[in-house]
Amino acid sequence: MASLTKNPNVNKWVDEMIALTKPDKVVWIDGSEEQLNALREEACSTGEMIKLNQEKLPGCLYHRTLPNDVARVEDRTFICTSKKEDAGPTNNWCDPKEMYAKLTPMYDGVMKGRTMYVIPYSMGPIGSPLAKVGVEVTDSIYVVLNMAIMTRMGEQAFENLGDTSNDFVRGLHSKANVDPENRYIVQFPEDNTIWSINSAYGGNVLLGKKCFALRIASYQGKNEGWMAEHMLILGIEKPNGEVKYVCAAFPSACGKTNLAMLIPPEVYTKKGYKVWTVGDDIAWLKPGEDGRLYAINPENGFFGVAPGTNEKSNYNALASTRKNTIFTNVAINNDDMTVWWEKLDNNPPVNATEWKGTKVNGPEYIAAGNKLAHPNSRFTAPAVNCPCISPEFNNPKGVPVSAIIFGGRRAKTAPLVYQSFNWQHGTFVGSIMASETTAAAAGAVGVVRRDPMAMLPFCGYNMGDYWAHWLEMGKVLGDKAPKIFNVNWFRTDDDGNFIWPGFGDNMRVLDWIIKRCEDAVDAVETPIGYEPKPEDINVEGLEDVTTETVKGLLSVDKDLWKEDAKGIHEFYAKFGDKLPKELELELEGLEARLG
Ligand code: GTP
Ligand code: SPV
Ligand code: MN
Repeated sequence: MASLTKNPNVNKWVDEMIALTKPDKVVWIDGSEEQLNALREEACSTGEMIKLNQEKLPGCLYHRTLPNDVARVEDRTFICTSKKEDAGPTNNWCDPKEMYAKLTPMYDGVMKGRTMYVIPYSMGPIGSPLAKVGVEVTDSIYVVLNMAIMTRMGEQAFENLGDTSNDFVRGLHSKANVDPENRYIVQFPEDNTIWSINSAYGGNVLLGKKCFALRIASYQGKNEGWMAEHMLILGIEKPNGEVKYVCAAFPSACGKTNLAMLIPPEVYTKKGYKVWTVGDDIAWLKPGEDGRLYAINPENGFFGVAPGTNEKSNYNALASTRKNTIFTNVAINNDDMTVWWEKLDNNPPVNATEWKGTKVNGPEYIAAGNKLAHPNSRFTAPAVNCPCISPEFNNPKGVPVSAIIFGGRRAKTAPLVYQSFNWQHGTFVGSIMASETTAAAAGAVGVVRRDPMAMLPFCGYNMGDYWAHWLEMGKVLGDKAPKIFNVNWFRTDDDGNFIWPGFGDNMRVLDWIIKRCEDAVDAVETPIGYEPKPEDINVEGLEDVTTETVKGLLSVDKDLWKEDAKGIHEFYAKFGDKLPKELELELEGLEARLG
């Protein structure tokens, strides 16, 4: 099939990829419904995808991955820069030449007997000065169909690139034999190149997402004066109609999609508050003409965690998945070909197929201690489906950011919310983030690890240089910089239950944050930052949470923090002279204040 672009750089690279992988057939993805429909039919006829109930879930498809291939694989993810120190101590590194030499034989002829799909896509609204183009070649229809939801895909992306530009990210993906022993997710930031092999799952293969929009883009942002962050973007509309935007960075499976789509509690909705979703996972941030920081969501859909999503916890996410959605590794209800996952409702299907593909009696299977859906099962839903999608979603300029929020899963140490003293201290607060690991990545779950800015698995260069870039951006933004906060929805009581109700009630914390940005409420200075007066967190309408509870949630255990400070010293030590002096000073300041 003939190329869809005259751009010689694209055509030369695609030719090289064809020569390497030797597909039987090459299909350029134009993005038309006609072409996508044919691919859907083909995938369903081979069993790669399963058609769900088209009356109840129109346009929805189901896909199951191999049990060895259900999450990102951080130990097989590499940043290949010519100098090792440019990847830094938190990334796996390999010399680019060595890595190309190792992977080239694995790709040689890997698409024999298969079709190569050439996917042009834009990260960011077409025509936005903040958007960037990528081209992914893949042997997976599942990838094409997901990219169609997650990005602005097809010919429009080539139009945006133009006929001569060389500024596009080259993504090579082959599922190969889905062999976990030879699985590699490799970024070559200096070459604008990503090579992914032997996986067919989410963040490993939808190369526009974590590989490009975070790992490659963070490196580009450092060189070009902007930032790529693992952040949701939401707008809070106040009763007077004014909308304030905030970005929040939480590690994988720690609540970004939920916060991005929250429905405020009644005390707020009846006054006229509303929340608008701009993005749920990634933000690209750049100073605008007025000197403020502007954010776009480079994605066009949501690749969200299914378990835990229900009418009450996240109505808007659930509504987003009722049409034109792909479900991966959830359970099927065979009675009506609909989908089910843990906590969707209290009625697991009796006639179920669990995520690995075995028919089971749902309630009995669960009673025996099993899960019907994989904990990292996902939905891929178009952003346009979201009932609260922001009217600014496609605004090429992005939205102005008033506050940046960091957060993680901490059972004890971190309080419900605190504000940093200033941008430099806020950068410190982001750099010392720690969180319990989740099912979004392969490996143990529930282990506390340092995850600076929720970027540990996604920073495409030395984290020390990344912090320096944050500090630099603060200088550029000056007094127009967003205020920086930290939140923790996950404090537990002695029985391990979450104390804070979370979800929609997180609005109560956002309310305080917005008021702080407007200088409309006081705060208490503590050793770690500014905290709310407990009575300034609105608890009206909450059953089990009183101002007394909030007081507990805001308590700072100095001994725990002193312990934590030791861990931060150890973590910082890894960065040697790449650690910005400013952060070292902030750590000393924290320790002095703790006494
Ligand atoms: P990625 O897509 O992996 O980046 O995850 P995410 O950060 O978007 O996380 P998501 O919103 O999908 O939430 C992950 C899990 O955390 C789900 O099981 C949610 O039910 C749970 N969760 C989200 N928000 C809250 C909250 O405020 N409180 C509690 N207790 N759980 C929450
Ligand atoms: C995450 O793990 O942060 C995700 C899912 O958003 S994935 O696309 O697999 O990275
Ligand atoms: Mn994520």
